[in-house]
Amino acid sequence: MKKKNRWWDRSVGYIIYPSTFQDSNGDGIGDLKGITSRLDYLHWLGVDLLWICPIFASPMDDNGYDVSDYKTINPLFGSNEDFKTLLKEAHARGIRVCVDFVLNHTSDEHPWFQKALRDPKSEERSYYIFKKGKKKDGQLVPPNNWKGFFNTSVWSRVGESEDYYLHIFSVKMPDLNWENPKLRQKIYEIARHYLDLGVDGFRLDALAHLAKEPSFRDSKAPLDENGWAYDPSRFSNRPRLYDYLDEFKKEVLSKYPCLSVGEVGGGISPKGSLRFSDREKGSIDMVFNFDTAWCNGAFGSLDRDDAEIRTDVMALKRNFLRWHKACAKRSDLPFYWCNHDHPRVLSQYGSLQWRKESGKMLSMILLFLYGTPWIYNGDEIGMSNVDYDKPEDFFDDVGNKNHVMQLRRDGYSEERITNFLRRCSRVNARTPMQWDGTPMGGFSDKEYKNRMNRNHLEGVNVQEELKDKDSLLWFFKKAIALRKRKWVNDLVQRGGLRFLYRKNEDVMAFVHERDGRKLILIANMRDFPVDLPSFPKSKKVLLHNYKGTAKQGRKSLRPFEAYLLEA
Ligand code: TEU
Ligand code: CA
Repeated sequence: MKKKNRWWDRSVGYIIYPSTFQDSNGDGIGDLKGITSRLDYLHWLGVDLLWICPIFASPMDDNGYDVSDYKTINPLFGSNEDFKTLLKEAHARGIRVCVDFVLNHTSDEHPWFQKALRDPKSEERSYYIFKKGKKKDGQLVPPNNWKGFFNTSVWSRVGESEDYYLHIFSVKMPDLNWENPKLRQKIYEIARHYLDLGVDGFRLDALAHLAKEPSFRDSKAPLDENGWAYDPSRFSNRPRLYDYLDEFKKEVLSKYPCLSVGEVGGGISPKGSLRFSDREKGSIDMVFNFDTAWCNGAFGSLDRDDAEIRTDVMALKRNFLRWHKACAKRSDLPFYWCNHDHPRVLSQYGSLQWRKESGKMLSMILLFLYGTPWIYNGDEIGMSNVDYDKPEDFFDDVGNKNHVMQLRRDGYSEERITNFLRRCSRVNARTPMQWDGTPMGGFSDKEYKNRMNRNHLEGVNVQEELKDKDSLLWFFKKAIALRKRKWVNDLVQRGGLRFLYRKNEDVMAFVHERDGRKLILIANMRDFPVDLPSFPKSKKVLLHNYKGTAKQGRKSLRPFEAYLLEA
């Protein structure tokens, strides 16, 4: 097979959450025309690769990850014509576009599933996973004890019948039966449709879960009070998955110059990821892992107080290193701090008090580590977590909603639940993009269904930051331009990775070295000053997030102070 032209080697990616990016028609919902109207901004910023979260017809039970028609743009977001225009305009600016392809499940309102329900003998029935319930003490119970990602059994009963269908996410998202070759062909056909339309690639949603443990026997994992076992190993990264993907590559992906980025989630090891994305043997180009997104103890931190949440710099170093070690020579690797499933990175690893400094420091790590950087919309202006005051404010996410119901049953106080959501909910990343300081932040003329983050009134918005050359936004632009320079990119992508001050628990520092040239990054990840024993010699300071140096010299790093050096 022809060697792939890895055109994304020097790309800087940008993730767009369409419903809250830009509304163009005043209905309070972001849309495709809105995105198109902001392409000049993205071009100015310097990003050249988009991943747009799902934009296809959907009842929006999981905000578009429940697709009811793959070939029609969600009318909330516009029309198929609008999508063609978006593609054309993006390409005209040298920006490539990946769509979010949800192939593990559909919406229960998809015609396939509707037909499957209506007619148990239909071909469509075999596109999904239906099983007979079990009889227990004279009662019908689900086929097994598996629990899904959204806090329910993975099984829902079909009406009054004895049949259940499987869904590892919400009840409105039945899983597709990838074991069925006919179903696989249907999926390939959709993929071809978009590639023929000119789409540059896919972010492949929930890819880890396509194959299920074939016996569907009970899991032996501990049971919750409903008798359900949370055991993602039953439906994550199972051997059969790789066969499906090899076929997908053979029939579709290898025939187009496209980028495929899989989301393979929690639990994948760096070595395991090569089974997906090894340049020679893998079936897709890169896979997202979650290992660098939660290195502060916030994940599942319901019983922890705010004071216990602290960036674990050592864990970050370990994770960067092990992923680099496994992938550097063999696989491309995407790197992100935040996406629509995580709280804001500024709230995770940065600081609201040091918004500008910490935001700049985080941008430097993101842009100068091995891999393809993906910036989540709003991070370039320092957007942070919401300050909503009750659990209901987070119910826009069906996963959160189910979780809160459970926590209330478990007796958690409203205050603790709210605090937990403010720290961890993915709703934090889904508030409207802050374009200016008007009441709706320039996102829309109409009120958004949830309150915007009010800090858009205090200068955290694109318009204000554009006026200030020292802003986070201008810094991002400068850093992106630097990363895209050939010699810098060569060092980052092919220059190895060596950590400095390895045992230092506060400072992230690394070197890329190649042909006698070095790129050195030194970053204090704390909100207090940290002294280093020494400071590396360099030819030039390429980026620095403070003016001048500390009185005591460069060795004394101020809160979140960071340097990018050429040596
Ligand atoms: O997320 C999927 C996801 O997070 C799991 O696949 C993950 O592997 C698991 O939680 C184990 O850590 C994607 C989307 O990004 C998300 O927004 C959707 O809700 C979800 O798929 C369902 O489509
Ligand atoms: Ca709209």
